[in-house]
Amino acid sequence: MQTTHAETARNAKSKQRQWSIAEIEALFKLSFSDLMYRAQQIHREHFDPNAVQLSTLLSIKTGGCTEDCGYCTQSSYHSAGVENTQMLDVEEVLKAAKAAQQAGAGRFCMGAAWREPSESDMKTVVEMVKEVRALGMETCATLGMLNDEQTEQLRVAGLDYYNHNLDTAPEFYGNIISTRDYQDRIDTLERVRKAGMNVCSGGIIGMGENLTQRAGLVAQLANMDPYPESVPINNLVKVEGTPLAETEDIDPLDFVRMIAVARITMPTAFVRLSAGRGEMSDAVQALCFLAGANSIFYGDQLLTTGNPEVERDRTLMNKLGLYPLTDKNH
Ligand code: SAM
Ligand code: DTB
Ligand code: SF4
Repeated sequence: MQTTHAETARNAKSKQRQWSIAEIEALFKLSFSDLMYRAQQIHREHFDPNAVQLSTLLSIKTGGCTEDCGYCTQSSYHSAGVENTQMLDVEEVLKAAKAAQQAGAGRFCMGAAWREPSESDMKTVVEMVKEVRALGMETCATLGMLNDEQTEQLRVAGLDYYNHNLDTAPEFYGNIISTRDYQDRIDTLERVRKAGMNVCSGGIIGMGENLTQRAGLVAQLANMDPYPESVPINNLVKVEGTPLAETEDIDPLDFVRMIAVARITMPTAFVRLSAGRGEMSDAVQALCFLAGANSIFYGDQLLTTGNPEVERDRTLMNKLGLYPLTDKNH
C-alpha cells in the first residue's frame, strides 16, 4: 500500500529520536558548563525545575537471593551480613506506606530479593499494591523477572510503575551478573510496557565500566521506544562482602555528567538521583538537580543500606528552593 506524504510526516514525527553510542559519548565529553547548559535547557522545556518527585522504598523481602549480582548485599553468593528474612505481611507494608505518605512521599516502591516471584508471592504482592494504592499513593514494585501472567496480575491490581534496571551496558553486564542475561531484562521490560504500566529502568555507575560502556547503558535506555518514564541512576554503594566492595570511587562530577546525559537523551523522563546520596555532599546533589535530576528516594533506608535522613533532605530541599512534586504542580 502506498503511503501519503502526510502519513510519512506523521510517522516520522511519532518516531522517537535514536541515539548512537558515539553521539552519547560526545555528550559526556562536552565541557562541564556546556553539558550543564544543555541539560538545564531541556529540563526547563519539560518540567518545573524546582519540583522533585519523592519515592519511598521498602524491602518487602530481604536477602537470600538466588542471583549473583556483584553489587548486591542480598545475593546468597556473597556474605554481606544480610539475613534471609521472610516476606513482610500486608499490614506491615501498609503501615510503612502510611508513614511514607505522612512524611510527604508521593510514590511507594516495594522491593523483593527474588529472581522472579512465585505464585504465592504474587498473591500477597497484589494485596499490597491494592492497599497502598487505596491510600492515594502511586505504587511501584521491583520483584525481578516477570512472565506474562504475573505482569497481567500486577496491571489488574493497579500497579503504576514496575522497576527493573538494565544496570549497565550489554558489553559489561557479564562482568557483573552471570545467573541471567541482558535479554531476560529486556523481555521483562517489554512485557511491562505492553501491559500498559509505566516503566522504571536505569542502572548503576561506578562498577568499573568505561565511558563507552556508560554511554552504552544510556543508549539502551534512551533508544527504547518509548523510553522509560522513570530512570533511576544509582552510584554503586560498596558493601563489604560483595565482589564490588573494593571498586575504585568515581569522581562525583562524572556522576553529575551521567545525570545530565540521561536528561538530554530522555527529555520527558523523571531522572532519579538514586542510591549513593548518603555519600554525596549537598553541593554534588545540588549539581545533580541542576543537571536535570527531578526525583529521589526519600526515607532513611534504601533496601539494605542507608539513605539521607528525611530531616536532612527537607533541609537540603529548603536550602535549594525545591519542593515535592504533587498532583497540583505536575
Ligand atoms: N531483585 C530485583 C531485581 O534485581 O530486579 C529487585 C531488587 S534489586 C536490589 C533493584 C536494583 O537495585 C538493582 O537492579 C540495582 O540496580 C540496584 N542496586 C542493588 N544494590 C545496589 C548497590 N549496592 N548499589 C547501587 N545500586 C544497587
Ligand atoms: C533502584 O534503581 N535503586 C533502588 C531501587 N531501584 C530498588 C535500590 C537501591 C539499592 C541500594 C542498595 C541497598 O540498599 O541494598
Ligand atoms: Fe537478587 Fe535483585 Fe540483588 Fe540481583 S539485585 S542479587 S536479583 S536482589
